[in-house]
Amino acid sequence: MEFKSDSELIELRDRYGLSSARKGYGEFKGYSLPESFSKYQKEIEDLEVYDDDVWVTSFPKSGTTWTEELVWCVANDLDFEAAKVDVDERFPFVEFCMYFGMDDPNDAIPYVRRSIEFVKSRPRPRFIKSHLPWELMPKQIRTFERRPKIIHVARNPKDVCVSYYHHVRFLENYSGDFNLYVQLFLRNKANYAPFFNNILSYWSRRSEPNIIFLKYEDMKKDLRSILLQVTEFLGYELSEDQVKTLLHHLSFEVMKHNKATDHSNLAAFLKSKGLLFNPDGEFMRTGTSGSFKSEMSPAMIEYFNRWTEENLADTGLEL
Ligand code: PPS
Repeated sequence: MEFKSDSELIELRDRYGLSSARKGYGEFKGYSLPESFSKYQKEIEDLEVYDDDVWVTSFPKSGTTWTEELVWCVANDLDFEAAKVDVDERFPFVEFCMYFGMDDPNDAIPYVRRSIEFVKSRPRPRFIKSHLPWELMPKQIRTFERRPKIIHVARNPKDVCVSYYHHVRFLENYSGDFNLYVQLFLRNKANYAPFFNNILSYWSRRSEPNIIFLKYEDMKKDLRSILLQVTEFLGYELSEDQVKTLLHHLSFEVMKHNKATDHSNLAAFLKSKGLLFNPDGEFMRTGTSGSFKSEMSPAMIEYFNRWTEENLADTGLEL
């Protein structure tokens, strides 16, 4: 693969990836994020955390929504009536405000525009989503002063990159091509990159009793086992009937047509603000492992494989 220089990549990212809601990018403790994160970094750092909080963390597009739905249903006695509330409201995304800004006077969806306040206002136990790496998580978590349950989910970087490309075209005004996006991803110019630093920041802490590390591919292969593992981790028990009902609820086909998990409320909100950039896009896309094969060239695949091998050498993690 041939790469453009870093300065060229930054210039192209700005040319093809900014919008009225995304004025620029910044670097925070070595991670690429919208520059607006600077307005919220301290508030997240100082967030009051409780031991009974439940966090789902991940690099974007790694199966976050799937894991959130699993966790929320287990922890709420499979209350499917209450689960009709949008997952973004039941399981708020703490740094959501950095995407769609506090500057907009229309406070249409509080869990988007005022996500940190929204998290603070939730009844306990709170359920919180974040893509932030360990280094940018609240201080009380990093110092282990508080030990909320943290469920981290990771996915192989080739599928993440493809899924992220479709995501940024859909929701983040990216108008460059796939080849450029792959370069941005590999050269740490995508949001939340560097990819491996982000997930290894959790992997290296996986033996802490309040942290569990899952893989999307394992969920695809054997969701039942992962469900039982997470249920035990959270301190619950499920009957066989509940397991069956929940496995059905968590299947791709069901979640794809579930208005509370397909992020259609978010898409409708963004559309109303003129911030939905690809009307044909959808959040629940393929829900498979290995879809990169139909989108990546052999050279890209080879590059990703080598890059993965180098970054995971001696870590014990396989993706
Ligand atoms: S986000 O925006 O970062 O929160 O996205 P995230 O939820 O992490 O990832 C979205 C991808 O997860 C797939 N998905 C599922 N796969 C299998 N089964 C179920 N139930 C499921 N729910 C969501 C979703 O389709 C996205 O992957 P791609 O490859 O784009 O289809």
